[in-house]
Amino acid sequence: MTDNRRREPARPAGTTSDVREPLPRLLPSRSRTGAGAGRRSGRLVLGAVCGLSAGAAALGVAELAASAVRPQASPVVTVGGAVIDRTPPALKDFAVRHFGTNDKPVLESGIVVMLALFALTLGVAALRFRRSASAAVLVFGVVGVLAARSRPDRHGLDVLPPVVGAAVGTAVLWMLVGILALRGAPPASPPDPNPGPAPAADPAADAGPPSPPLPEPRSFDRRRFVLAATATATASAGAGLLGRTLNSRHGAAAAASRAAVVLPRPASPARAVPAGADLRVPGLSPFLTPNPAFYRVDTALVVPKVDATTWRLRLHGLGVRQELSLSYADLLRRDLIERDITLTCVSNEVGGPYVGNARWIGVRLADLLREAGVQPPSRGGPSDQLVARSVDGMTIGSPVETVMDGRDAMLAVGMNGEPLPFAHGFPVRVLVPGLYGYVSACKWLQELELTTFDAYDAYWVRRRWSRRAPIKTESRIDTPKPFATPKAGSVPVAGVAWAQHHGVDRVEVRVDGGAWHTARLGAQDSADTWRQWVWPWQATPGEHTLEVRATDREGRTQPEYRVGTLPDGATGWHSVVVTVT
Ligand SMILES: Nc1nc2c(c(=O)[nH]1)N[C@H]1C(S)=C(S)[C@@H](COP(=O)(O)O)O[C@H]1N2
Ligand SMILES: [Mo]
Repeated sequence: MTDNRRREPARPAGTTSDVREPLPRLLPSRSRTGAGAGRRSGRLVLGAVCGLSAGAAALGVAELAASAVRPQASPVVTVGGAVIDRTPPALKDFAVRHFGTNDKPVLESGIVVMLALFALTLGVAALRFRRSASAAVLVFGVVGVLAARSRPDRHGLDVLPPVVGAAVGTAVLWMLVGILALRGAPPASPPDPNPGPAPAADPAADAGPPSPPLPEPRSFDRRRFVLAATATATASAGAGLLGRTLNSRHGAAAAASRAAVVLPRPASPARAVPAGADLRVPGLSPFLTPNPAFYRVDTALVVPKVDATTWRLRLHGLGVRQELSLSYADLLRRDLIERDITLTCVSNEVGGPYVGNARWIGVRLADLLREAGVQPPSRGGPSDQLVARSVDGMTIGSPVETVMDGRDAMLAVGMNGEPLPFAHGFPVRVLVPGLYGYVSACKWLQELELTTFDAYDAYWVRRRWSRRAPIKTESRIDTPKPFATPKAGSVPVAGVAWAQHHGVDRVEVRVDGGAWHTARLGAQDSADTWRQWVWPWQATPGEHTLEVRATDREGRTQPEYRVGTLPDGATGWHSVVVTVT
């Protein structure tokens, strides 16, 4: 198949002499002399149109096929997921930092742009190497199949969309390029000097004559080409849109199951947030983060939509005396606890946004473990790691000792008064106060397995993040914002500080490297929640640098020393530069 490519590798785009020009002139009325450049660019455009049409057809059909399988089977999603899994930690960190929650759309657009570029190139190449280039489209099918097979949550039918898409793409490219060669030409398929599967290592093939390029007609059937290209484009767009629409309906049963949830009153309600917890300073993060504003960090390109009525949780593994299998209704029937817990992402840079505080309702995780007969290592239990597995194949490992040490580790079902939003793990997620999300907060939970840290590395640990990662004591200035221009006089400097499970003891602020001033703290809700703080600054005109540091109740002061987020969370003081007018 690649025989002619091997012999004429250099310039498929037609920069060889006009004598060998394989394709019709786009502007037949022009005289041959002096029209070379025009013809060449005309040919490039035609090739690009063929390639892009084939690419669009492949994607559109694949999208439609995915809607028959499941939204996650879309090749853009599987390839994107495979890219995420293989992204080096530093690059992933860069993406999260620079694109934030937009990193997923950026990745998906990137994949589509790459595909378009390849399609365009293949289209141009197909003008000269019709067979090889058309067949090369199949390579994308192979890439799609490999990506689908590499996903941790793969389903057998996930390979269907890339296979069908690639087949259609190949056919469309072959057909469109064929039209370009139709009229006024010798037979469209010239005799093949080297029929059948090409013996790749045949030295005679190298010496042999080039396979004839596509015949040179006087003029191709433009009407026919335009019609075919337009029909292809319309059909692809239609298939793609239909696929997307069907995909978006995919979660209907899950949405209905979520809408039907009535969260029971917790047996152990949270105490009311103390009156002084929210300092109500303009520009300061609210004490409880509303669900739509709560940060989201995960690897899911398509948010899993799980039907709570069919969901089950399995608890098993090393040291489990009694395996458990629980339905969502089973969980709701149990005694529920309600707690305010501040969740933080290890990828949160100093001053970053990946921290939020919510009121959660759930089942005490330690109770479930005890029911299953699990003992913490300190009591001689054989397992020291609890691995949570999600429906999308994420694995998150937490220390059994920490989960069972009396803190409010829970399987959460509710967030700020409603069932978990899909993006935050509906129907059930894990929360362990004091641990970064990547070692505790598994969303879309479906399995809990007891094992050891020696025996098993979870997803992020395989990507160079630490096995154990308690949240570091940190503080952030929320107001004034960087490069703000407040008026001279009294300016409230305010923000949040967190030291989950220990509690924040003190927050200090300084200006231009001067003396530290103790900020006023909002009332403490619990040791697992953040605290607001405010310091009234008598601001004088000019440029000033504000810095903040927190001290927790263990006496640990946030260090000035800056380290990055890898492997177990950033350190350093948050600083903000403002110009007082
Ligand atoms: N299934 C699944 N759960 C996951 C993740 C993920 O990628 N997949 N990311 C974890 C990380 S790194 C964090 S910080 C928290 C974030 O939870 P949130 O998106 O509800 O804020 O979820 C955790 N749980
Ligand atoms: Mo995270």
